[in-house]
Amino acid sequence: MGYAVVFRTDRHIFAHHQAMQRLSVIDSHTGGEPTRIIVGGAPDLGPGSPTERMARFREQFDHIRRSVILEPRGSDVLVGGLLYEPVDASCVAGIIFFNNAGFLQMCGHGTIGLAVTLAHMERLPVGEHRIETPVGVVTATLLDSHRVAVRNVASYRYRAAVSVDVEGHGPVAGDIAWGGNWFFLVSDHGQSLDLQCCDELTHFARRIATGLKRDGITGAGGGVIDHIELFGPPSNSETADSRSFVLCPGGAYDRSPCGTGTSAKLACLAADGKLSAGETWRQESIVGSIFEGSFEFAANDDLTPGMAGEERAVVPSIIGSAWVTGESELILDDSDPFRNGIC
Ligand code: PYC
Repeated sequence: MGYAVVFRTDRHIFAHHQAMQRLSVIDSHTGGEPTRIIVGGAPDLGPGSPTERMARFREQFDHIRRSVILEPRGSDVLVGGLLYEPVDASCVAGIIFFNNAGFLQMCGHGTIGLAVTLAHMERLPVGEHRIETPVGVVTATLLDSHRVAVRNVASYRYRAAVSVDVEGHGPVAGDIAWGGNWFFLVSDHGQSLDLQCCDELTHFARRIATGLKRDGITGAGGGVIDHIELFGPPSNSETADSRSFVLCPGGAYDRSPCGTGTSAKLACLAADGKLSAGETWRQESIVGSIFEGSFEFAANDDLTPGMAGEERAVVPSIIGSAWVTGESELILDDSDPFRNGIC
């Protein structure tokens, strides 16, 4: 009798294990903003360009994105990254970033987190490395085990001083700029950029996003503006030039100064003649972390097809630091009602 119970239990455990998928992940944070890189057990996205692979990820493996990023394994704040064998042989890795709302075209804090993660795994030496993303190749220079300089894709201001009516507030003017994602950058907003005010800031920035959508205001080619940036004075003008609050597409705010957002800011500063090529801009986040940014004017080779003829495009470089916070194995059990996250 006792034997039978043990036998049945063992069989049950065995059958149970058959229905489990395991994903190895390494977590890090860049200026407070978390990144989770899948380093083992990820699906093979198959052949094709980085954009085709991202489309395949979205169409066939979205459950993996949801399992990794959504509760109960993840959170709205987390950005995930799936590594793939790069198409461009000059690159050390291909990466597709994703979050609670879907996919990010590029992610600056995530690229810094990726470089530090690969260094932690002893797969990336100090020095310059090319990394493939769906919007182009970026360069990550590992300066030491925590500090990374990212040379981003070409960035530019698409439209200046665009007015949008914000419910309960009135008109707000902002610039639309590309920094690897589409941003709406607002300096005159009347909000206090204080960490204690994050709920109000989130609510305000969401209403800007709603207004943009309602009025059909987009980036070039109808690109959805899914990041909102509010700028204000730094907490200490000795250590930073500006402080920002960045609302991400899934409704969470970026704890870091946002790499693609800082790139968009650099493009606007360049367009306004407020920053010269090679000059440093220190962007402080709402939690007080800092990215150092600078730009060079883009050469024709740096421009992607949608940017042809864009004379004021810049190539931004962002320096930031990341720390590995954990190594773990996620278990996706078929019998778990929340195997694919709480949607
Ligand atoms: O650092 O580029 C960035 C980023 C985008 C969304 C969250 N962080």
